[in-house]
Amino acid sequence: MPLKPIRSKADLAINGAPPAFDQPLHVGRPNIGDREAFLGRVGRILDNQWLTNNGPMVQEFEHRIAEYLGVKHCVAMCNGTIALEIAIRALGLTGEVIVPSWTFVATAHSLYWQGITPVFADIDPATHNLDPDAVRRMITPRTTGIIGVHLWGRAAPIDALQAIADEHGLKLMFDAAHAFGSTYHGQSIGRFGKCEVFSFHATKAFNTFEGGAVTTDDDELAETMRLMRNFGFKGYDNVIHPGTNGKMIEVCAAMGLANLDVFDDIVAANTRNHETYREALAGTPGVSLLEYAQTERNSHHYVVLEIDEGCPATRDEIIAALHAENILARKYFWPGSHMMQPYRDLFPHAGLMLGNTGHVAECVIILPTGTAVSPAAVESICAIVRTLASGLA
Ligand code: T4K
Repeated sequence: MPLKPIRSKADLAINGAPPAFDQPLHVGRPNIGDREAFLGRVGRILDNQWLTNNGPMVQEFEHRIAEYLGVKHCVAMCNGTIALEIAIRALGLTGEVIVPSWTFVATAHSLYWQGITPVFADIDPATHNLDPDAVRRMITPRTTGIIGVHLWGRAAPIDALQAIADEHGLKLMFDAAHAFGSTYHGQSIGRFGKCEVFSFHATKAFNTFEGGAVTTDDDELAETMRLMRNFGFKGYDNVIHPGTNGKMIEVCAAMGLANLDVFDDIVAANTRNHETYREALAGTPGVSLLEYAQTERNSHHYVVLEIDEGCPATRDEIIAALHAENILARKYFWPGSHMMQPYRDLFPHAGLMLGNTGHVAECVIILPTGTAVSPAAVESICAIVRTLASGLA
């Protein structure tokens, strides 16, 4: 469908015009790499009759990911949430663990699910990542660890968090669900803290359908997590550790291997789209695009807009207008984990310490990108946002 010209508010779907897109434009439309390469691998899996449990595809996947990230161990898992749970348990975290509220709720849930209290610390509004001073304020005698999140693929303030962890004898790990392919001071995310946890969910820049991994340079930790993801089995009939079923299946590893070969193309498409968004929205009143440091790598998988009082339309009005155009923009991670259950009931006053989180949650819009979104589509989305922000009748 040719993209409709947007000259004034009369051209908007909320005002009765046809929508800009006849099919929904999702945030998180999966990147599908080389179909032939993937299907060829699936054929080999069927020939092998080895479908799961540390099969050859998973072993190759772990080897390739560890090599790509420059880390000693990659322990592949069935998804990022189970990977978080296993990493938390393998590190022996108990009591209270400090996390941001401004993240996908899985970060907090993976603690709560195993009887650990997530304690929410506020963020730096400029980066959306944990504010180290806020982390310090939340430490109590029950605190055993900190989980930093590299939100939107931007590294958390790793050095400052490590210094706090060292000073207070806490364990530091990272939720790197957004940060595959990102760097911190030029070094790949994947080997900071005690370990880092990736998600390879379908909606991520790099996906394995469902999947996740923990990466670490620590041999003993990696060995413990390998046991834990397979019920604690060490060989037939020999269970030597408590465990669960966290295994990645062969088909997921095959998807990962096929996608790894085209990951640079995915990043290039995202970077091109991000650049188009930046240029097309420059100077739009009350609308700013969250920028990432040019000196670091970032998959640019998340296009984050912030709407402030200078914009004549509210954030929610813009979202509603975009949805009418079939552009399914999101409010990730509104209203913040502390406002979701069970945390909302458990910690009704948490928001008092989370001023920046509350503010950011009210102003973000996440826009579609990825290989399924063309620069022309981005231009069209931006024309709609500009029109909404123009104050024209
Ligand atoms: N930590 C952080 C910081 C995370 O962001 C996440 C996951 C995790 C931990 C946990 O990792 P996993 O256990 O998930 O591996 C999504 C994803 O479910 C979640 O993986 C992701 N973060 C989060 C940011 O976003 P939803 O509820 O928005 O996803 P969903 O499935 O509704 O998909 C969003 C849109 O994408 C859909 O409306 C349509 C489109 N879509 C989705 C799928 C699955 C497709 O077009 N095709 C698809 O196959 O949470």
